[in-house]
Amino acid sequence: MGTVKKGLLKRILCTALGLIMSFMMFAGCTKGSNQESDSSLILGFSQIGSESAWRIGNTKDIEDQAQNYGVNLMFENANQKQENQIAAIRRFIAYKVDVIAFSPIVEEGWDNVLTEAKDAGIPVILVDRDISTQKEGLTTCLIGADFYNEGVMAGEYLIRKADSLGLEHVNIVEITGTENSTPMRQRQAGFADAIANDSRMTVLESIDGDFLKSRGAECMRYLLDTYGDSIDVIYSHNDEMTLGALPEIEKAGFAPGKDIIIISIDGGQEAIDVLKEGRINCVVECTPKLGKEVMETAIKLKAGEEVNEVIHPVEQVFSDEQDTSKIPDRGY
Ligand code: GZL
Repeated sequence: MGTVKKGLLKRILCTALGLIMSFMMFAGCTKGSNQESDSSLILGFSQIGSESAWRIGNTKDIEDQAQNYGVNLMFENANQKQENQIAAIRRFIAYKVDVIAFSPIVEEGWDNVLTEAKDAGIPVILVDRDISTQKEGLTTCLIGADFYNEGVMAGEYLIRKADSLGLEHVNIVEITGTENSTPMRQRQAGFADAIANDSRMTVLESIDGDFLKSRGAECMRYLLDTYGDSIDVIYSHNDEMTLGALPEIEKAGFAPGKDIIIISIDGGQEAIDVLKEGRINCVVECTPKLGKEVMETAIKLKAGEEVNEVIHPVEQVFSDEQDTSKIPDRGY
């Protein structure tokens, strides 16, 4: 068989496989008991990737709640690439889904594809993260954490900790999440504002860890090489990067949680277990369990009902100020 024919056959087979997989994925979420169900609703969901325990927990909750509400879920994982999210949203538009939901990896660059969704009459729900746009009416609702408040809670904890230890100078290094993402921008702003009036506090450097464990380790190695034992506090925008940083701190001869105060965000089981060991001092909760609100909002949008513009889950702080042994299993 000629190369051309072989290539054509391969493309036909790949397309067929893709359609079968989409159907299986799509069909997989139409069974199961559900409340307020709408088994005719087709929801296209573009997920950022699988970069952290938080993200994996968020994906599982979206899938579980789609089944629970009888929503037909077309789920696509973008593997950390904005272009993959844009392509997925275009596929949802072509498929004429009822509602599109997505967690934008960064805030900019969505105007064109969301204008296409608007022109197609498909409402869009922002899940977890926000977008930055000058255009009106591209999205209907943001369901996700108040990241600014998470940063404030982290800063307020540090002030209390510095008071309890009688610290006169506090040198902080910050390992941030994905640059230009909503959680990175707002966690940084909330923390900075919370400590702004405390003259003891100095941020030596902020460095982008991209919410990844491997980058958290790399950042920590650089910060230790650069600042050594002048570091009093590490403020890390997610548990994944924190868990990557801890072994580097210990390799350098420091005891995390004792020689260096460790503040993290997300609240996944692995970080809470390390908090209980005393190697992390504070974990600000950021719940990944947004699926219930996503499904209820999608069902309302399809029915033409009004929806809240912003839905923030209630979140708490876990820290060495409390009896951490009583923190229940986190489920992600
Ligand atoms: C927060 C979410 C962040 C988590 C990280 O809602 O966007 O992305 O904090 C995840 O763990 O990568």
